[in-house]
Parts: sequence; C-alpha cells; structure tokens
Amino acid sequence: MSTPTKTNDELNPGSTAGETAALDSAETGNAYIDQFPAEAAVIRAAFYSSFIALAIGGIFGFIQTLHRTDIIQLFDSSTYYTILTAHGVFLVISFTIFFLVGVFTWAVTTSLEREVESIRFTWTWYGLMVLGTIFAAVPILAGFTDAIDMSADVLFTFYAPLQGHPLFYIGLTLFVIGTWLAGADWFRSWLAWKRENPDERIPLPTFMVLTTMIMWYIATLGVAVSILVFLLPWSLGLIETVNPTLTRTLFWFFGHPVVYFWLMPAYMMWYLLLPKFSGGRLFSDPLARVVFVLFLLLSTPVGIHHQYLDPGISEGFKFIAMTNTMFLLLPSLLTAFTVVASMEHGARQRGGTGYFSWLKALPWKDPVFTGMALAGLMFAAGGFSGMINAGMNINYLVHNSLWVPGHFHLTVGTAVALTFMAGAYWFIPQVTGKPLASKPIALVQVVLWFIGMTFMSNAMHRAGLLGIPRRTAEPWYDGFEFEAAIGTVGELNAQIALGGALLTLSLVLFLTNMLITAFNRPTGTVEANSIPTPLSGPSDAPKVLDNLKLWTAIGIVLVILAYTLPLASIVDRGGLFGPGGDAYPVTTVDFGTVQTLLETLLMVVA
Ligand code: HAS
Ligand code: CU
Repeated sequence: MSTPTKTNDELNPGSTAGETAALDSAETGNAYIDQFPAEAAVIRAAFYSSFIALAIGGIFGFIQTLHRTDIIQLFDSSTYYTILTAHGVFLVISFTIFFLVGVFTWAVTTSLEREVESIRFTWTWYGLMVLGTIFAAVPILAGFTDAIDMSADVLFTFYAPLQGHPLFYIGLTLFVIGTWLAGADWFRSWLAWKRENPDERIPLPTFMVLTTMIMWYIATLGVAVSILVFLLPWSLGLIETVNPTLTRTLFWFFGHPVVYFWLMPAYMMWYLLLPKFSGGRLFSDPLARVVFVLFLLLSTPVGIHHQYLDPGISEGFKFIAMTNTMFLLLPSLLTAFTVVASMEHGARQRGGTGYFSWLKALPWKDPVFTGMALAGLMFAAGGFSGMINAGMNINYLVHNSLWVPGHFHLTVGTAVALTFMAGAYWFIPQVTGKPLASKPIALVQVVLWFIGMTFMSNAMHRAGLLGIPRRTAEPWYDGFEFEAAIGTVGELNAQIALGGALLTLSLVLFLTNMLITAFNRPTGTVEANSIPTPLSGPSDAPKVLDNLKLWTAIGIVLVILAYTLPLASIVDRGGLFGPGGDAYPVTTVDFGTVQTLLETLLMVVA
C-alpha cells in the first residue's frame, strides 16, 4: 500500500510553474520577519494581544469551573455572570479574532509576495481593535465592583433583554469596524496584485482569506443593525424598549457565522501547514476552494438553528434553517477527507505503509503537528455533537443544557484554540526571528490540552443529557437530584474540574513558553517561511471558483431568502422596537402583513 516518492512535477501535473511560484518561492528564502519586517511587527502585536486575552479569559474559565462544580467558590454566585461574560468575550471574541487577523495578514502577504499597501492603515485597524477591546472590557470588569457604576453582564451573546453599559456596545462596534478595515486591507493587496497579474489564479491562502472575509461582511450586518439600531440607543436611553426576539434573531444571524470566522483560520492552517508538517503536500487545491466557497454561501442562512426553542418563530423557518445546516456539514466532511488524505500522503513520503500503520510515520514529536492533528481529531467529535444540536427535534433534549458548552469546547475550545496554540509555535518564531523556547514543553502542553478537554467536554456532554443546565452558578436544587444511568453527578463534576485544572496547567505552559520565546535572542536559525505546492494545483480547479462576485451575490440571495420572512414576521408580531410580542408557539405567518411590507419596499425602491 505504499506510494512511491515522486518528483514535484510528477506529483503536480496539473499546475504550471507560474501558478505555484507564489507559494514555492519562499522555500529558499528566509523567515517571515526577514521578508516582511514591517508586517511582522503588526502580526506580533496581534498575536500578543490575543495571548493577553487568552490569559484573562482562561483564568475566568478556571474560576467558573470550580464554582459550578461546587469545589471552590471564590466569588459570590451573584458575580457568576460577570465571570461568565468575561470568560466568553475575552476568549471567543478577543483571543480568536486577534490571532486570526495575524494569520490572515501572514497568508495574504506570503502568498501574494507583496507588502501591504500602507502599513499605517494596517496599524490603524489593529489600533481600532485594541481600542474596541479596552472599551468593551472596562464595563465587563467594572461588574466586579460596586464602586464603579457600570456593568455588562450580558454574556458573549449580548441580546436583549440583558442590557449592558453603552461603552460595551461602542467597544464592540469599534472592534468590528477594525476587522472590516482589516478585510479592506487584504482586498486592497489582492486588487493591486491582480492588476499586475491579471491572468493568474488567486493564490489559495489569499483565496481563503477573501472568501472568509466576504462571509464576515455579510454576517456582521446582523450584529451591526442589532447594536446600532437597537441595543446602543436602548442602553443610552434614547429608546425605551426593544423587541427581544428581533435582537436575538439578529444576533444569531451573526452568531452562527462567527463560529466559522473562528474556524476558517484553523482550517487554513490544516490545509496549508498540516500537510507540510506531515512531510507531504496538500491533496487538492480545487477541493479546498470548493470548501471555502461553500462556507461563504451557507454560513449565514442557518442562524435560526440556535433558536429552535424560541416561541416567536414559526416551525417552517426553523425547518429551513435545519435543512441548510445539514448542507453546511458538507464542507467540513470534505475537509476531513482532504486533510487526512494530505496527512497520509505526508506519512507515506516519510516511509509510512499499510492501511493504518502510516499513522506511526507522522512526526508526533513535533508540537505544531501533534497539536493540530489532535485538534482535528477532537473536531470530529465536536462535529458530531453539532449534528445532534442541528436536528430540530433532538435539540429539545440538549438545548440550554451543559451539553452545548461540551460541544463548543470541542469546536472553538479545541479545534480552534488548540490549532492556534500549536500554530503559534511555528508563527511566533516566524514573526520574531527567535527560536521557540522549549519544544518538549510545547509537546506536553498540546497533549495536556487534549487530555484535559477529553475529560471536561465528555463529562459536560453527559451532564447535559441528565438535564444539568448551562449558564447556572449553582446547578443543584432542593429536593431534586439529577439521576445518572451510568456514574454519578459527583463523578461528572470531578471530571469537569479535573479537565479544567489540566487545561489551566496547559495554558500556563503555553503562555510561559511564549513569554520566554519573546525574550529569546534572534538566532537566524528559524526555518524558512514556505508552503508546499498542492498535489492537484489551482489549474485543476474550474475558473468559476475564483469568481468572488458571483459567490457574494448568491450568498446574499440565500440570506435574503432565509431571513426576510422570519424577520418580517417577528417585526409584525412584536413591533420594530417592541415591546415584545406574545410568547406563544407560532406556527403560521401572517402573509397579509408580509405582503404590505414587501409592497412598501418595492415602492421605496421604485
Ligand atoms: Fe456549533 C451551538 C451546530 C460547528 C461553536 N456551536 C454552538 C455554540 C457555539 C458553537 C459557541 O444546530 C453555543 C452558542 C451559545 O452560546 O448558545 N455547530 C453546529 C454544526 C456544526 C457546528 C452543525 N460550532 C461549530 C463550530 C464552532 C461551534 C466549528 C466553533 C468554532 N452548534 C450547532 C447548533 C447549536 C450550536 C445547532 C445550538 C445548540 C443549542 O441548542 O443551543 C458543524 O459545522 C460541524 C461540522 C463538523 C464536522 C466534523 C468534520 C471533521 C473534521 C476533522 C478532520 C480530522 C483531522 C485530524 C484533520 C462534520 C474536519 C485527523 C487526525 C489524525 C490523527 C488522522
Ligand atoms: Cu450555529
């Protein structure tokens, strides 16, 4: 079963020298910092910002694990939502997004082989993101003290009826505008490159960045409207009420695609770096393009799968969201195939043989490889719990239970976070020119994360099935016991706390390794910044895949189809600015009102 080692030309018959040059040229070059010193400085700043957020968010995670498993309660339970908000916002908004803007800047500059158009502009969007984070952090952290009359205990999902201090919403707005400008920066680079290379295919890393950003622009419209039209004016006292179902729906319009905003950079690393560290090459560039196009099209028209239990939305709309979600599994299943095939290719290049024995030939001592591979393995489990969430009827069993945090600690908490940490072991030397302080500690760190998360997320899923709720400081009740068919609630709590402790230890190792690396001396021994060419190159991909205008248009049409009627119906029942409609199950749509709305719209357009 072994594949003989072939030359590059044999392996890559579909691609021409021209189209692979962009990715190959760096192989003989230097580290990223030698190629792009100015950009490396911004990326460094973004990475360090993300690590600070990781440290703060991680501490709150540990405090909260100990609290709700009743092991040690460091804070009064009334502070639980401040801790939970800080944990969520610092980790899933700040840590993830600061890291990914760094990776995206690396991807665009490396693959287009050109500097950003204006480094001042690049610093500007980074500065806006920092300012936004500080603005949002102040009211969240002020929630810990009565001395400051501010709070934003609104959780990372921040929809009404929870209300935060205006500064929180202003901070979020600045942060999102920062990401929009970052996208503009990358589009500018690409347009400038395209003028000079009119006939070339978009290099794959840039293609991944651009499609992800188009998805992000569409998705953030929901949260922009929610904040600017409703939540901010409401918290400033300019309007008295809002329609909670409307702000929830607008949040989830953004709240589902945001998970792919976190995931796409991790996928990018699996597609570009995992094959390289496995010792091989990406199996298929065209398949990777198809995957990113599918995410652009399908990420947004599914948000209502977070609202299966919301009474104010008709069952039919929920059914449409479920159907779209099932289609959305496809790009991840394609990814599982392509990435594992690339790893197998790498293993066979390294002498691996057999149906499964090739796994032994993979570089398991390399923390970058092992971290990403373990993250992928965990994502397979997280993907399955996602499929269960996505089923409208079975969702009733798990919704609002600890199962859901179990799911997202495998997805964003491992597939994304562990991939980012493993990636940092390669990226930080690239953008600093300094070698990693300790590879063995890095290896222990990624394995510890995997073990800790196995304990914690497995027990969370099981606890959810017993009905133990999420977002509850003290999930125990007088005169009532949760009954476990296997094991006990005490055992589940012990596993959750043990998992949390291992994760905290892993985090300390990661941050210490990064800190020591930052103070290392540059040695000039950092490996070159290179991405191997794919086995099947871009010329094997139909040209239409690079037609970004077409995919954007179809993406927008799908969103309009999925959301116009639900939004019209919600506004019709609850009013644009509330007060909310009747909270009873809705099974029909009042088409008369929808018709009036559409007619008014047509008149305005005409
Ligand atoms: Fe989810 C709730 C459905 C993916 C995050 N999700 C959440 C929440 C978060 C979240 C944060 O339908 C909670 C929000 C809240 O606070 O209320 N989710 C899905 C589905 C997917 C999915 C269908 N979720 C994610 C990702 C996330 C994320 C990715 C973050 C990054 N999720 C839901 C639903 C809910 C939900 C409902 C609402 C629940 C409720 O009731 O509240 C899919 O995208 C998953 C597809 C994935 C796969 C796996 C493919 C496997 C791969 C691994 C390859 C292996 C490798 C390694 C590379 C089909 C790609 C090989 C290694 C070797 C050694 C060989
Ligand atoms: Cu979702």
